[in-house]
Amino acid sequence: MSRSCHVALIGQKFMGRAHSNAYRQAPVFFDLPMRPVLHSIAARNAEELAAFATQWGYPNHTTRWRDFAKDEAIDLVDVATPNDLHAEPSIAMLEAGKHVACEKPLARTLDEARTMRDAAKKSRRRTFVWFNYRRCPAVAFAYRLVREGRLGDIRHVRATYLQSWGGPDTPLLWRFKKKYAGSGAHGDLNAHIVDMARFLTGDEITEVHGAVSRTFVKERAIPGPVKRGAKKTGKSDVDDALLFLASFRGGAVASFEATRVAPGHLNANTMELNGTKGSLRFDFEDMDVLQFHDATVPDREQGWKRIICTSAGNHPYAEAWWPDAHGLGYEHGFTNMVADMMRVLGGEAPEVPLPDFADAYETQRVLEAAVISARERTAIRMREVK
Ligand code: NAI
Ligand code: SOE
Repeated sequence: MSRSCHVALIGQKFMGRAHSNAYRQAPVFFDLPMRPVLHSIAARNAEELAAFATQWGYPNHTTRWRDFAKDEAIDLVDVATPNDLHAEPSIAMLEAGKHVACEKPLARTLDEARTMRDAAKKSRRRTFVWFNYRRCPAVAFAYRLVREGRLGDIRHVRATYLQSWGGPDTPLLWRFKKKYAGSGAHGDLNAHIVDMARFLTGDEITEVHGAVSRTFVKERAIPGPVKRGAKKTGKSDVDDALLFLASFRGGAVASFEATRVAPGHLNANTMELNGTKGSLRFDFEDMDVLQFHDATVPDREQGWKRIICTSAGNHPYAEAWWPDAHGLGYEHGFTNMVADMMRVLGGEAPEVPLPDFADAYETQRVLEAAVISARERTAIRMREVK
């Protein structure tokens, strides 16, 4: 019989819902050594909390997330709040002896990320970071193909994360304020693709050669009702787009592009790996598909194959879900991640490696190097970014 892991979640909006769903689904679909049990939900909006707790099945709710530290029944605290509220609860809960799962980007700044990494190390508790795209079927399959040597030596990584929702009509949400978000499209979107590039290649970036950052929309409407006489707009002080070039230790060159102002691109999280023996292409907008070009077959048979990753033969979570040939969606990446977290907490290996705070700190170093590179208009060696 599996043991229970009592989960307390901070944040009840977008990610609060995605994570709650994942904790509910994982033990139903997967056979796990540890069973997540929803214990408590914390968020700011007291009026919405009770209804949320009832709807999702949390027996307890509170506006005081700090109380979780004192509750001995809680095993894992999940931090699904804006980026300014990642470090403080993560560190407090690690110090209280809880395991912690934190949303990405790990932190607003590298300094903050370092304190989180160090607290995790000191606590000897488990930490997890919600880089959920690692667990999309096609990405998990790409990971396998790279490990099997099907690409040979990787020479070129092309990663983009393009979205379109950040035009001038979008109000001044927390995502557009540096004090809450740390950065704009960069921390929000490049964080995912830097993680995915490091994860898929198994390699580390050694240098950022150059970066360019732009804020196109500098003033945005203040959301919600504005008091009479008060300012109706405020300053956006984060990037709307940030692009950079980099090199990996193994010799591959790489490009990363993040933007929120690319009309027509809704959630275009794409990754292309080109190696000496073949190439792979992934696009989240067609998330169950992996494109593979095998350069070792005779010339006359060469071409891109469109592999629909819906079978146990090509992705490791398939058997838990539907019969072969039935696809997965956005929410499954989170549920697959909870399944792997519970495996790790139950003493088993995850299907696909999980990022912890130390791993996410390495991603944050790359993000920091790109910020410095854009600001100073110069190349930055990773060994200079500690
Ligand atoms: P959101 O704005 O939809 O929700 C934020 C939640 O945090 C709200 O429930 C709010 O009440 C709560 N909150 C804020 N301050 C609080 C406080 N002081 N005490 C208690 N609760 C507080 O934000 P969203 O989109 O859910 O983003 C949260 C985090 O998840 C961010 O770090 C974001 O980068 C990340 N994210 C990750 C995604 C992924 O693909 N892994 C997707 C979307 C967001
Ligand atoms: C908004 O840009 C957002 O929700 C990000 O915060 C997520 O991390 C990304 O996965 C989807 O888009």
